[in-house]
Amino acid sequence: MPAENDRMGNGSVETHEESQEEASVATSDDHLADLYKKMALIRTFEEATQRGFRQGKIGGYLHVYIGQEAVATGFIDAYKEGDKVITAYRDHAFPLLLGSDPKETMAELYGKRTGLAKGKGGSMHLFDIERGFYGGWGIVGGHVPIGVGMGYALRYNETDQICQLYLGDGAVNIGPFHEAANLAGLWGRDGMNATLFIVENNQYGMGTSVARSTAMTDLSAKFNAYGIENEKVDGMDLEAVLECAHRVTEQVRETGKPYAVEAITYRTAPHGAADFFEKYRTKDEVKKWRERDPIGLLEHKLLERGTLDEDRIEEIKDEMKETIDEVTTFAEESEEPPIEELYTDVYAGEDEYMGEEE
Ligand SMILES: Cc1ncc(C[n+]2csc(CCOP(=O)(O)OP(=O)(O)O)c2C)c(N)n1
Ligand SMILES: [Mg+2]
Repeated sequence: MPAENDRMGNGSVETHEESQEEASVATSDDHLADLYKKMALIRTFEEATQRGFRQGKIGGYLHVYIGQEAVATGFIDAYKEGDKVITAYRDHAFPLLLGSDPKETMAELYGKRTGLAKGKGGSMHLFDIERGFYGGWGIVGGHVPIGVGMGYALRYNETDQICQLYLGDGAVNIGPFHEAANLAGLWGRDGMNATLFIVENNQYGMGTSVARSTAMTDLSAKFNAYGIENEKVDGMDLEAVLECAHRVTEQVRETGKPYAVEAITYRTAPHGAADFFEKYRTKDEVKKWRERDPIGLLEHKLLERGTLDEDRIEEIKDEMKETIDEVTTFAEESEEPPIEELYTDVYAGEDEYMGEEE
């Protein structure tokens, strides 16, 4: 076996000191204020999608990320060009954070030809390969083997890139998760699986609480069974997520061994657009979690530290509203895909794969 570092295409493995330096940049107050804006953009975007769905302008289905913003915002802060990101159907925040055009993202939800997937994917199937975003998948746990496969391919192709693989608490009870985690752990022994599992434990899989769906509610500990190192993080606290994300991302990059983080979070919005009554939880419970809303928490910290004042926060909220109004108008006014496109993009072309041409 060649030494671990020989597998790195560019041989650039950062030292512990360098990665610590990076972590402190990641949490500087200016940077936090920037990330606050990103989270506000996601929230405003999501609220607009809820309105669009209620008005019958967005078809199919809709799962918003409200309450969970700090998780993807923190982890994608550690993203480097060439990394891959894959998630399930609660996917709107990901392209927004990876730099996709919010107009194209919204247009996809509206089923318009200007959308990220030419209007043929919709809310659950956002894709932006150029920015490393590999979807947007509707079958619970179905994307987990794909993510682990990418984590393998990245090492096979001798890169130091990683795959951020997001999954829900419901998905860890699904067969493909266990098969994929087993292989990730096995390949990882040889430094051949750069998968960072990020389990978003938002307490529910649709209408079923974690405690009602598994006898072993310690979700990160499930990875012990597959030899995958793991930890938990407070997914409502952006600063905690950032610290964890930068540290473990560097570890996966450096070692080629998978790692798992269980982000403890909460979806304050209903599961999806057809979850009208939320009978599976109490209003008090939702209220309690709202008090730790990730955007509110960060806002409070930035106000206390004097990084932002009330006026600037109001300004940011107005800016976001204005941006999202433009985004929505673009989506509404775009054209639908033409009928001739019905059978195009069904199968991948010969040149559309991850590896380099021989
Ligand atoms: C294999 C499969 N079974 C059932 C469903 C129906 N379903 C859609 S979402 C969901 C809950 C999944 O919960 P979780 O993984 O925690 O994700 P969250 O919705 O909380 O983000 C279920 C069971 C599905 N899409 N796929
Ligand atoms: Mg869940």
